[in-house]
Amino acid sequence: MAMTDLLSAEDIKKAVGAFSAAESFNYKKFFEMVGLKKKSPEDVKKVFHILDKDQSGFIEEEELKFVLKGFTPEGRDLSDKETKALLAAGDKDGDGKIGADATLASESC
Ligand SMILES: [Ca+2]
Repeated sequence: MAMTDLLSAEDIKKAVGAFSAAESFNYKKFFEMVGLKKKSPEDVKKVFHILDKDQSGFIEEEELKFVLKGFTPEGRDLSDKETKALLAAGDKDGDGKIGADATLASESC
């Protein structure tokens, strides 16, 4: 399954483009722009599994760094600072990775 099977390629392009400047990444706005907030929990999980490159069941720091590339090959790498901020937002139990149940796209965070 490809990201564009779940989300609109046009939306992805716009969202990735909106955060092309260094240190500008805002995950809440990004997930909103790609349309993830309107998706069902099942679809959000599918997106999660695409981003979980090694299928470990978690998105680790190394995978988060390239999270934008998971949406489109044109995506930039996140800086260490952006990666850590994203990890802190999604890592509810502090184990240094984001589990499939932590829905970053949800309003709760
Ligand atoms: Ca992983």
